Amino acid sequence: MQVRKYKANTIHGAVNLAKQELGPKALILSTRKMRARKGTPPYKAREFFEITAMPPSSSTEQALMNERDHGFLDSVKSELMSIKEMIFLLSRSGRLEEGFRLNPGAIEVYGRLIRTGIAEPYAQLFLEKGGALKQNGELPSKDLHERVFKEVMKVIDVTDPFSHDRGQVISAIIGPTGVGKTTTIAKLAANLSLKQKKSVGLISIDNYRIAAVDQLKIYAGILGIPCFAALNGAELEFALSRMKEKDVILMDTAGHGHYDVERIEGLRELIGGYLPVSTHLVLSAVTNELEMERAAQNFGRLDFSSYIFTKTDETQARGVIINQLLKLRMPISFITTGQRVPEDMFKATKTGILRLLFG
Ligand SMILES: Nc1nc2c(ncn2[C@@H]2O[C@H](COP(=O)(O)OP(=O)(O)O)[C@@H](O)[C@H]2O)c(=O)[nH]1
Ligand SMILES: [Mg+2]
Repeated sequence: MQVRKYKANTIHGAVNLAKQELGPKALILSTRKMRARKGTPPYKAREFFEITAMPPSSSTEQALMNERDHGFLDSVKSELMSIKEMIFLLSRSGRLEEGFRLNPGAIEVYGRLIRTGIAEPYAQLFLEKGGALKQNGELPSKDLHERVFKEVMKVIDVTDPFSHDRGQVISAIIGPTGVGKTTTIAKLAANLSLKQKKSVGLISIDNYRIAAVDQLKIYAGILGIPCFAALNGAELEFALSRMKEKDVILMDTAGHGHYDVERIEGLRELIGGYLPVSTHLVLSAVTNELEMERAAQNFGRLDFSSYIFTKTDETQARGVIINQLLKLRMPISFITTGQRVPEDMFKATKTGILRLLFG
C-alpha cells in the first residue's frame, strides 16, 4: 500500500495535488490542519493542510476486503441464527425456563437434541434425568453434554439375532413396502456368509411382487447361496427341508402396506407355524413418525423381536429412532446407512447409534 502525504494552503489544494499524482480515484485517508513551524518566513502561510492519500485499491486488495467482509457477515449471520434458535427454543420450552435460568449451558444441549429430531417432551426428559436443569455450579459444557447423552444411551437397547451358535437361526425380515427389506437381507447374507463364515440360505415369501423374488435371487447368485421362493405353507416347508443344514435362513417377505392387516395375518400363519422363527421389523428413518408408529403397531401381530432402521443416510433427523424406541420399547439389531451392498450397514451398538445421532 503506497500511502503519501500532500500539503497545501487549502484542503482543496491538497486534494488536487493528490489527484494529480495518484489519479482521480485516489483514496483520501485523513486530513489535518497544521501550523507552520516557528521561524517560517512571513511570506509563507502560517497554517496549511496535510492530507494522507493512497492510490485506488487494486482488484486483489478489493477482493481480499470483500472476502473479509463476507467472512464477517457469515459469522454475524450464524450468530444471529443461534440467537434466533435460542429464542425459539426458549419460547417453546415452557417449564424448562427455570432450569435454563439456573443452568444456561443446558440450552445448547437441548438444541442438539431437538436438531437431531428427538421429540420435545423426550428431549426435556433427557435434560431432567441428566441433571441439566439444576443449579450445577460451573459444570463445563462438555460434561453437561456427556451427562445428557448418557441418558439417551440408557434407552437404547441392542441385540444381535445371529450371535448364538446353538442350532439353526431362522429370521423373517418384515416391514412396509420400499423400506429396504430385500436390500438389508442381501447385506446381512453377505456379512454372515463372507465375514462370519456362516452357511446362509434365503427364502422369498414375497408372493406379491415377482420382481422382488428376482431381486433376491440375483443377490443369492452373486453370493453363491441357495434361494427359494415359497408362496404357501407346503412350499415353505419344502424350502426349509432343503436348507436344514444352513446356520442361518433369512426370509424376505411381501412388501405389504402396513395397513394391509389381512395380508399380515396371512404372513403370520405362514411363518408362525414354523417356529422358531424370529421376526425383525424394518423401519425407514425417513418415514414420518406417525406412520412409523402405526407400522410398528400393525406389524406387532407378527411378534417382532428387533428393529432394523434403514435409510439413516437420507436424513439428519435420526432422533426419530429414539422417539420410536420410547414409544415401543424393542432392541435394535441393525442400522443401514446407504444403498451399497454389503457395506452400508452396521450392527447396532449403543455407542454406534449415539455417534449416528450426535456425530
Ligand atoms: N439411501 C438408502 N437407500 C436404501 C437403504 N436401504 C435400501 N435402500 C433403497 O431403498 C429402495 C427399496 O429397497 P428394497 O430393498 O427393494 O425395499 P423393500 O421393498 O422393503 O424390499 C432401493 O432403492 C434400495 O436401494 C439405505 O440404507 N439407504
Ligand atoms: Mg423387497
